[in-house]
Amino acid sequence: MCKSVHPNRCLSLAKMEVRSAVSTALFVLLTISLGILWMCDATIQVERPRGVSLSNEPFYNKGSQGEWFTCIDGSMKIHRTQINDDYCDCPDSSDEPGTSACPDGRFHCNNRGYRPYYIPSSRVNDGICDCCDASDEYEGPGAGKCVNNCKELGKKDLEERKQQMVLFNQGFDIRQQYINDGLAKKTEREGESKTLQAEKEEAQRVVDEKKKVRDEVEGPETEAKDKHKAAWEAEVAARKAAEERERALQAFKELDIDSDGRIVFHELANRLEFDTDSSGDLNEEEAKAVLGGANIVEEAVFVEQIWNDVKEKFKFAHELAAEEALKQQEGQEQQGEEPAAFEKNAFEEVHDDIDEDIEDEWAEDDDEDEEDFYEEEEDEFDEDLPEEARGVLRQKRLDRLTKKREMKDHAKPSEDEMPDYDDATKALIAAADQARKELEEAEKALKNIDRTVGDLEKQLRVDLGPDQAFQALQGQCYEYTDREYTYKLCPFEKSSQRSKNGGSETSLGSWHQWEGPPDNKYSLMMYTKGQKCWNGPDRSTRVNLRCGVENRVLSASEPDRCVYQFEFTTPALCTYKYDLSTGETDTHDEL
Ligand code: MAN
Repeated sequence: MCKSVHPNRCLSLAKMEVRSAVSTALFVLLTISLGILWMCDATIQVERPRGVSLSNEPFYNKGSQGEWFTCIDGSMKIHRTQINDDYCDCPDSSDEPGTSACPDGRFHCNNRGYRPYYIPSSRVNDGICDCCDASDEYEGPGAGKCVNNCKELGKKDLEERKQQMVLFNQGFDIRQQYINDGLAKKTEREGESKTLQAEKEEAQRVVDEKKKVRDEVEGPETEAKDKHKAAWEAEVAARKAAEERERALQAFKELDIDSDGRIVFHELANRLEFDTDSSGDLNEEEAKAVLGGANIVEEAVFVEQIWNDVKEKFKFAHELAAEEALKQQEGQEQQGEEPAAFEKNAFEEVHDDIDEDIEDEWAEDDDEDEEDFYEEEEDEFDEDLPEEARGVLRQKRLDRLTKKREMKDHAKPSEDEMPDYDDATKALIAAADQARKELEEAEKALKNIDRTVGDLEKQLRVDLGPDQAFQALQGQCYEYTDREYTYKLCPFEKSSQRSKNGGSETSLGSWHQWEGPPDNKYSLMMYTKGQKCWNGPDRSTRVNLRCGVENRVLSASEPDRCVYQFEFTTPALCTYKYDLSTGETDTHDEL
């Protein structure tokens, strides 16, 4: 701490900060004592050499040693006349407390009426006033110039101390209010917690009951649904079997070329779908294989024994005709020409890709009117194309849409869809739906209560001080902005940082615990496990707290990379009240 009163050296009295309530109390007592000393101007006058403090006076006392003086470090004995003779004798400089003879001596400014302090002895008689009582300038140019202004300083200092005490007292009063509110809040939360516990039990009971009801009604529902389904499946199976039998009879008719009620192997000669060796015709062996090894097969045997094995390969005449027609159409399309004026080029290929993307989007949204949609997209993509090219692209798109629509129509649900449930089953389903809905609602209500209980318990678990004074800070956030960042402290929750240039918030830690020393536990908060620092630790924040009339982040710094430190004032730490006339504390809350 700077102790010079010279204008070129700092005067830090105003800036002096009392780091803790305990040290403040001591300091105030000291100041008050000084004030009293100043007021009475009755310091005990003890004869001591110049530059010696009251506490060092015994070393210089003639008393036992008579004419001799022992250097304070005991290293040597010199004659008393050598004290302050402007010649440095003692290795510890103690023989020259009042001159600048020793290189690292210390001169004690008594500063009666203000506070005493040491200055380096090199400043003695250097023409600059260092001690407020002017005692350092007793010879040379400073001797006439320096005046004793300790009384004024002492007065000012006392005034400042008093103001500080007034503020501390205000903080103390606020703290009392915090305590009242905090304790009331705790009681309220505990009461709420009890009520919620009871509500939770009731909600759990309702859930159990609804579950039971659901289980009861779901049994008959499942049974009726299964029955309905089984009956439907049996019906479908029977219908399919009849259809298959019909197909088999049709196939038999087609294969029995001479309609004599029998298929003879040579009647299969043109059935190239059975040409397993792809020789271009059906030899006897292949034909017999179709007939299950026989030469002749009658209708009943074909329908019941052969059809199942051949039906995958067999093709009806109308199927063959359709295949043929398709082949021809494809052949024609391949020979067809692109419009002469607009040949497919890389540009069009890009458009094809875009079209596919558009179609994918369209496929995801059935409600979209495809043609309008296409037109909008087309305008956007084809802006720079010649009209002719736009026409070609438009036509291609419409063709593709048409195909797509056809495919969609074909994909319509088949007639094999299960029919509606009968009324009795429908009633069972409705009852089960209702039971499920009621259970779902009951579970939701229980979950909500659970969440509230969880939040409340979390709040109750936080250590808000034995008297709950810190409750006032819970749920609040305080900001501090420096040149680069805005820092935010939400006590008992988190600490964060946001660049003034924008961007997202960086977590500087979540509430961890109080980490002050045992006798002042609530003077330090720790926030840990913040966002990981690149190539470094998880970010964390230390918050130093001290008494102040308001809750405020005074400063934020980053002493080590990604390790942050905030200074925070709060009335919650104003644990003393001062008697302004004596400077004594009249309340002392042990933390
Ligand atoms: C960001 C900020 C800084 C921190 C660096 C570390 O810029 O969180 O506070 O020092 O990251 O990379």
